[in-house]
Amino acid sequence: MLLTNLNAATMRDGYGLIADAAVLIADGRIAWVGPRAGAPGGHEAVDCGGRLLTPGLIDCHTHLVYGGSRAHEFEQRLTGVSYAEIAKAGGGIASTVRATRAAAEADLAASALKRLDSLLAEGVTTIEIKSGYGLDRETEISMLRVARELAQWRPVDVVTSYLGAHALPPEFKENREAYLALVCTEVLPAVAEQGLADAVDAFCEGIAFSVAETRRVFEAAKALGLPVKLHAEQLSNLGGTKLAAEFGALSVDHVEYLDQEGVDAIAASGTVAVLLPGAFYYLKEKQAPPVAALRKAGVPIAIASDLNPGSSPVHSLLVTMNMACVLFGLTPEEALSGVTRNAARALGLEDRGMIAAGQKADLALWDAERPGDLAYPLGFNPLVAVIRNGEVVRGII
Ligand code: DI6
Ligand code: FE
Repeated sequence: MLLTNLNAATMRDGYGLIADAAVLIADGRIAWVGPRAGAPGGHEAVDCGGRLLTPGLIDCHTHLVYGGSRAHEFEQRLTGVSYAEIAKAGGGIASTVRATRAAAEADLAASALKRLDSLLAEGVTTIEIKSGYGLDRETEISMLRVARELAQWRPVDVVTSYLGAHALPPEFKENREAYLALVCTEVLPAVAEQGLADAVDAFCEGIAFSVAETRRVFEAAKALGLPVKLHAEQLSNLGGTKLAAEFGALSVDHVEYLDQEGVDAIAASGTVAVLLPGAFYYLKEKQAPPVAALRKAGVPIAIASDLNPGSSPVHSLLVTMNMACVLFGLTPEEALSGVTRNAARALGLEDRGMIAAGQKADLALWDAERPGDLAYPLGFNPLVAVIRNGEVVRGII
């Protein structure tokens, strides 16, 4: 298939825009991309009507599989109760843990599919999904199984992370040590053995796990050969980022309170900073991540929905892109890089996120004149079609 008459944002360097471009797809991969005038001959041409082509979008941080709802906490927070207060009173993550443990696996899958469909309607072709609402062995494994299974029902690649160190489960309230032992010596090895996790994540925060506790989890992951990533410096600066850098983490996520030392550490380790403006917005946070320092240090910046029932019930990467611009001061170009090239990097995937020869043919076609048009509106979806592995899986071209 030779796609012609399109405006291609290849994302190889900035937008990497090619006007009046053509893209040749063969065997699910991009075989050639360049100006139409130079396109290889002998192929059936598909006219794209001058539309914008981008790589398929990548949501590199979600908690999309969970049971129950936290709408009541949203209402509570609007009366002035804080996220941390709700967590301390047994709500927050713990409330979703109760609902997730009580849910049948089929119901977890059904509710997750609806959320996934919202993301797919905006051109997402790869998504990361974390566990972390089961906390016991059985439910964590069940969450990861459901996450993997979603790829059988929808045209999407699912990457999973084991987030056992998300919160201390109520049955271990008086025994943090025993819970960490369970995570490191029982659940994580079981998850790894069943091939259910592509990476290991943790929540390093005052209301969650300390740097020393996170280190234990990372040591266990390393022993099993699994890459790590970290929820770090979201509500305070504990220094989790430096630990993550020491372990060569794929990404550090949130990072509102990241300091210069932390920026320097991830610049040296090649770790991606994943910004999550949805949580910042919902929690009405005041401290934005140090975007200028990240740019200056050359740290790749990704952005993600953080789709979760508590701090970020955000089901849209287009909205996330807009929020990253308005709330964090990213340029629309950085926002689009953040859900394509840099999001792929945050997942350790080198075969996607750009329109370039050899890359996976995961593409999104938009009724937009310029790539900057994607981050500009709120609540407007210009998606026309999605190609995944070289096949049109949504819309018509
Ligand atoms: N940070 C987050 O943004 C989510 N988890 C985390 O560690 C929030 C999870 C929740 O509130 O349910
Ligand atoms: Fe998160």
